[in-house]
Amino acid sequence: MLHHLKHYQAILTVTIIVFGSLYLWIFKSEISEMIFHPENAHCSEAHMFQKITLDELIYPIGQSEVPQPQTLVQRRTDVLTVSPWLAPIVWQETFDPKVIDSIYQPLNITVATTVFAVGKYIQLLKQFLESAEKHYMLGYGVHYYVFTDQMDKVPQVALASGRSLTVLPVPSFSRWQEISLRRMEFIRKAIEDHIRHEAHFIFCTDVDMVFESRFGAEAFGELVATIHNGWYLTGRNELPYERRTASQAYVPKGQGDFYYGGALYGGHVDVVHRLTSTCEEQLSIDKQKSIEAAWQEESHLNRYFILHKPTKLLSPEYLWDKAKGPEKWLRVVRFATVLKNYKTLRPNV
Ligand code: UD2
Repeated sequence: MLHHLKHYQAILTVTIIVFGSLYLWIFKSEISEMIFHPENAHCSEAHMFQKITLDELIYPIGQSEVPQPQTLVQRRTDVLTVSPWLAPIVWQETFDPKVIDSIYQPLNITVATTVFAVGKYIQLLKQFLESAEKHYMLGYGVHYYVFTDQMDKVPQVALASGRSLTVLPVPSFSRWQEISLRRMEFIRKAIEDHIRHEAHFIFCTDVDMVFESRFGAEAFGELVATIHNGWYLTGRNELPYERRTASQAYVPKGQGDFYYGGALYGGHVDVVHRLTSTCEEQLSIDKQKSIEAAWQEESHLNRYFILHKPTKLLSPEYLWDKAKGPEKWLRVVRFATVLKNYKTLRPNV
């Protein structure tokens, strides 16, 4: 009897192992897409900085006096400074710019920055670039990539040493939605053709924005998302995710963390390449089905960030709306939307 039992147990164990392995093998791509692997962040980080020696990453002791971090003292208690998956949320006073710059500045980092100025939005490019030259990534290499349908109207803005600008042509569009829908595709292509060989990090931004204070290396991360200024108090079921199941951007009720802005996201060039090519694929499937997500590429981006948790979050300091009044917890505005008249700027209403 005991002998038979052992025999059945052995058969059962073998069956479980065989079918379990088969299941994992068949569904491994879906499973790995759904699960965030923080350890991958380090693999990719090592890959990105493979040319940098360990010596260069050592903090230069004695060259700068900075306050010691206090283990039991939280500098900001009025805002969330870390996400549930342990990604830091960057706010004023959560970092020391001197410490950040002493680590990153010696590494000769170049930051690609993409911005679209199509149709009448070209008018907004000058103030965007001028404000960036005052506040954005000072002390780092910056390469702007301006996507426009009017190469001859790109303004001449004096760039500091180590900073350059490339103009990339895109077609004119008759609907503003089309521009948002196609940005992922253009950025993905620019990464393959240029950026991959020219920069370490990339930030993708809107043009109807101005930099108002320091926006620097504290924003570096493998996959960086920005908390949208319009929805930080909203419950997840009311967030403006795409709710139609037919769209690839669909987010079911009960899911979601923050609502992120399409006006600023970034990270390591190879990681953002993966993001843009995935969103481009999803947008294209929607297009074939004649579905346009509620907030165009922003909806797809939001779904992507639910499946692939950002490793760093920028607070609304980095995506503020000037039309909103001051807030007690908002100690600095770094990057803000300009007031604009959609009727006169957009090709369609
Ligand atoms: C929101 C998002 C934006 C995008 C859009 C999706 C924020 C603060 N903004 O902005 O990132 O996801 O919704 O619909 O999260 N553009 C042109 N020419 C045009 C129209 C647009 O160049 O005729 C470019 C330009 O860079 C502009 C960007 O596309 O800044 C987004 O367009 P928008 O600013 O009109 O969109 P908006 O304000 O609805």
